[in-house]
Amino acid sequence: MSVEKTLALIKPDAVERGLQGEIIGRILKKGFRILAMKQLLLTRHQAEAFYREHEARPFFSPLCEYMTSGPIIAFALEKENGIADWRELMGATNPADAAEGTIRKDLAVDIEKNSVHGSDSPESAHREVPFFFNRLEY
Ligand code: IDP
Ligand code: MG
Repeated sequence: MSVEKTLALIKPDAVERGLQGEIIGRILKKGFRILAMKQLLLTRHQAEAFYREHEARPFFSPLCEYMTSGPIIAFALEKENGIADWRELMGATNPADAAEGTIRKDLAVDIEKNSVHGSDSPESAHREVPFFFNRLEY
């Protein structure tokens, strides 16, 4: 295992419900270092670029609508085995399938409004961290 950087997002549904502190607490308790963190509102163009891998999926347009519906918080996280460990802490995409004690099981609304994002591979992390942060920030 090696030390990995990964991108985490707190999505609009969780920011709107004031769950920032709860989620950041879980991130720190799990042993992640927060290298960088910021709140922002994505434009439609930025949301479409970020989720371009899902362009052909039926949920793409509503997903981009939702992701621009309010502020999000982006994090560059670092930890040994960080990519998989953050995915594990998040839980499955559909909160109905997520394991007990995961963020999505405990906090998410539904399969779309599932409160958090995490890079799913080293390749994704290498694309997604610089999507949100410049080289001076992490
Ligand atoms: P992930 O966030 O667990 O990596 P992905 O398959 O990459 O899941 O999907 C990206 C996001 O698109 C999900 O987090 C969720 O917000 C949304 N999404 C995925 N599948 C569906 C679906 O079947 N219906 C509605 N929204 C979906
Ligand atoms: Mg994904």
